[in-house]
Amino acid sequence: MFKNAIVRIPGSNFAEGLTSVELGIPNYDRVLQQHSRYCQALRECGLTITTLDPDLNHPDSTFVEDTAVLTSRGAILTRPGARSREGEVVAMRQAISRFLPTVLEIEAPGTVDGGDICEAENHFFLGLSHRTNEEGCRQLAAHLASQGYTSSIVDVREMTSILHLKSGISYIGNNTLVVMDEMAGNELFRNYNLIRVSVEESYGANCVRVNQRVLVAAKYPHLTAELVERGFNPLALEMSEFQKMDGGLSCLSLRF
Ligand code: CIR
Repeated sequence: MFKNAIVRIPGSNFAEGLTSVELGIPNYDRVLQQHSRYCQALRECGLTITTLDPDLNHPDSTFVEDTAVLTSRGAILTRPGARSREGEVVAMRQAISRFLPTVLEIEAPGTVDGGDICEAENHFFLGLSHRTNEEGCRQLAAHLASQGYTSSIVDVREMTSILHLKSGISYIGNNTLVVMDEMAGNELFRNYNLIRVSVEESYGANCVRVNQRVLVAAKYPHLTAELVERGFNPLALEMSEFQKMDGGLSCLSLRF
C-alpha cells in the first residue's frame, strides 16, 4: 500500500522542457488542470500529497519520478541522463529526506532516470536507454541488491518510439505486466501475466497501480476494458498536455 506521494506543480515554462514528439505546444491552463486532476486522483486512492512549488530553473521538473527510485526499504537518488535535468535532484533530496533515508545515490559517470525503473514486487527491471546508461544500471543494481532486491536489464535503446522503459511497460500487481506489443516477446517477462497494448494505444502502457486503482491515460478503450476484464479497477485521466512533452502518468509522482 502506498500512503504518500510527492508531486511538483508544472512551471509556466513547462513547454520549454525536452520533447521528442511533435504533438504541439502544451496549453498551460490545461497543463495545470490535468495536473490538479491527477493529484485529486491520487488523493482518491488514499494518498497524502506533498506538493512542491514550480521550479522555473528546470522546466521538466514536474516529472518528479525521474529523480529518485523509492522502495519500501529506502530511497535511491538518481542522476538524470539529460544535462538540463541534473539539478532537479538537489530539491528532491530535501523533499524525500522528510520521509525516508536518502543515503544511496547514483554517481557520475552513471546516469539513471526513474522512468526507466520498473518495480515488480521484489524484482526490478532496469531500462538501459538513452537516459539510463550501463554504469547507472550497475550502480542501481548494487544499491537494490543491498536492499534485498533482484534486478535485470531491459535494453530499450533501439526502441525509438519510447523515451523510457516505463513508457512501454508497467507492473500493476497480481503478477501482471501491461506491456506494449513491441516488447511483449521479451523472455524476461515470460513468467508474468501480460496485458498487451496495441500500437494505437501504446501511450496507455504507462499506467500506475495505486492501492486499489490503476491510473490509466484516458481514451484507450481496449486497454481500459481489458483491465476491467482482468479484475483491475482503472481510473482514467486526461494526459494530453504531458504527452506532448514525452511524459506519462507514472512520471508525475513519486509514490511510497
Ligand atoms: C524529459 O524528456 O525528460 C521530459 N520532457 C519527460 C520525462 C518523462 N518522464 C517519465 O516518463 N518518467
